[in-house]
Amino acid sequence: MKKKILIVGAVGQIGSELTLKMREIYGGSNVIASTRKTPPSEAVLNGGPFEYFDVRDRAALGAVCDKYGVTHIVNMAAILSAAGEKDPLLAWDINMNGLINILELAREKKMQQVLVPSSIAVFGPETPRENTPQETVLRPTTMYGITKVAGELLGDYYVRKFGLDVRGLRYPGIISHETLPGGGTTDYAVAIFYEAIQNKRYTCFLKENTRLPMMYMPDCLKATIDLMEADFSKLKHHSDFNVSAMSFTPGELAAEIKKHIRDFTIEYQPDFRQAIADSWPDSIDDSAAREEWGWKPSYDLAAMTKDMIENLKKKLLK
Ligand code: AKB
Repeated sequence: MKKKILIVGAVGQIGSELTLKMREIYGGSNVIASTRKTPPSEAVLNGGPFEYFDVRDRAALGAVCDKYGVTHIVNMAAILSAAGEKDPLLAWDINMNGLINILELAREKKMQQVLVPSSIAVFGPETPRENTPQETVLRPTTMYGITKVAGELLGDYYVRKFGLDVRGLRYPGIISHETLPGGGTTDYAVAIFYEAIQNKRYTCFLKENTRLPMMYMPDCLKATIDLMEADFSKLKHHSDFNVSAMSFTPGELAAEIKKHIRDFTIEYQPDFRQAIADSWPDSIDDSAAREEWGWKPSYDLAAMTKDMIENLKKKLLK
């Protein structure tokens, strides 16, 4: 059956690139991009349908679903960890009320699938830090993490109770050169490249030795689409797949960047985001994703850094 995919939050770091990738695969008119207020890039706007609405407004969301005969919803709308600590109630409102609207509409309209990303933010200080297992302690200390744990549980509830196909994966920090991330704790790993290329120096808001799980955008898009296309009958998990690609510290990333930009320098001025990073794992065990839907990343730190620098130089040093 033909897919009509609605991407909610299609102008953010992941949503914007996922929209373009999905339009390549499923056809421009079959992927409806949407956002609350930020204008999209020309590519997102011109490549297929685009709608403005607030995911907290169930009637508006329902009208868009009816207008296009939506069969799949991908929910990329979220207030991330650092922004969520500045406005915890907004994070709860958008992350939870947006999600329940999507799940309820998908159930009522008998949609084929909902994909809701989760995050390494579901973990907390009591979680084992290294090679964090799929099944483990979920006691996050951020509002973003709390909404992501609740989102995973809700997704699994809709699978069990209503037979709705809900899927999700726990994104690590995502690194990309197209659209800047916003409001996250892992955002330093993108900002560092812009500063290295433009100014040859960067002041990092995390300490030199803060190790976090990360992933390059091509792997993130692949993971998302591979999970979406996976055979439902083979899935033992649904809304909470651990996925892993690489883990590094700001110090290690800076050393890798220095191999390409020799006079690059970094200094460290940790802020409130350090406590968030300290509550997250160093590395992730993603064997369930590997076994159940064949997940395998392609980019490590060296390959990602080389590709980021090549692409950003083209973009920033025109
Ligand atoms: C954040 O830093 O909040 C996000 C995430 C890990 O989900 N990038």
